[in-house]
Amino acid sequence: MFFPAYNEEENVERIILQAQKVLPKVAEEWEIIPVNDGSRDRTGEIIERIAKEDPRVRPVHHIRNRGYGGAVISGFNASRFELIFFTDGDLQFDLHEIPLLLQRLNEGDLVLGYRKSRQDPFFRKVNAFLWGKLVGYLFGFRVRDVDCAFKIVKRSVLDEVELTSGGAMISTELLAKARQRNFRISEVGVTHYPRIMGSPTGSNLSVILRAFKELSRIYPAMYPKSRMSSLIRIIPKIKLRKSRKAAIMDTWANGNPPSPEPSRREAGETVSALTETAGV
Ligand SMILES: Nc1nc2c(ncn2[C@@H]2O[C@H](COP(=O)(O)OP(=O)(O)OP(=O)(O)O)[C@@H](O)[C@H]2O)c(=O)[nH]1
Ligand SMILES: [Mg+2]
Repeated sequence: MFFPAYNEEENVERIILQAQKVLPKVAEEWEIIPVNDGSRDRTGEIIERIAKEDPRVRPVHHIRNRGYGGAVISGFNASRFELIFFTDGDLQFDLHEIPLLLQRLNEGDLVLGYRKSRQDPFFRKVNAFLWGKLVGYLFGFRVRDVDCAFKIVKRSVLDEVELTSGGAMISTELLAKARQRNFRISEVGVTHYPRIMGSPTGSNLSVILRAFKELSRIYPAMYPKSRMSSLIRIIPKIKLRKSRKAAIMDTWANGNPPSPEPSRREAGETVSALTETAGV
């Protein structure tokens, strides 16, 4: 099992303790891989302390933050067993429900949890619904909850699928490439809990923009001949124009006239500065 953890000092010890309790009940051989994604708090230190006491805890540390997808890719790369389970490091799922996934292994090469009752604000549910419809239409898969962080993936899938997304697009990329290679997908309902500790980052604007940017790279690479590809390639340009429009509206709302259009270079710098500070 692996889980990404970015500034999760309040959660990381508890999730490892829970995994140490649950995994011996469901597997003969197991390992826990916490992927510390360049956390700036005590996440890395806590993981190292636990790993010294238990050799089945094998941490991966990123020196710099790479983003959710980067952390998931590191987790897959470090995993050594046939079945790879992953979840989030913020305790929004219950590891005691892993057997629900295991029961479906004969039906799927990937077994996906879906959140029966998602504990997120309304606008996040709307975002997720629209994103799910969009990528389901584009890549031709039908799943109930693309981004649910409670999944088992068989090694045979990872042997054939190359993952490249650094951000939140990673789950979509995994499902799209698995579907393209005709792997079977099974789904099962799981319980979702609100995030109690730590800071939510999943709905940051920069996370969403990065997902669209990665979509505009991955879809045309997978389907170069599709007519949709030429349309999707222009997504990053729309994004820049929209952010400019939002900036203008903000300025007017504050009672000031808009400043002149920034140069291309300045606009690019703002976007990368935003990405860097948000750490996604
Ligand atoms: N967002 C984000 N999460 C990261 C990153 N690296 C690792 N993670 C971990 O990925 C998991 C998912 O991130 P969350 O912030 O919980 O995202 P979410 O569950 O969609 O939504 P919230 O919990 O409401 O923010 C957590 O365990 C994070 O610690 C990163 O750079 N950005
Ligand atoms: Mg979360």
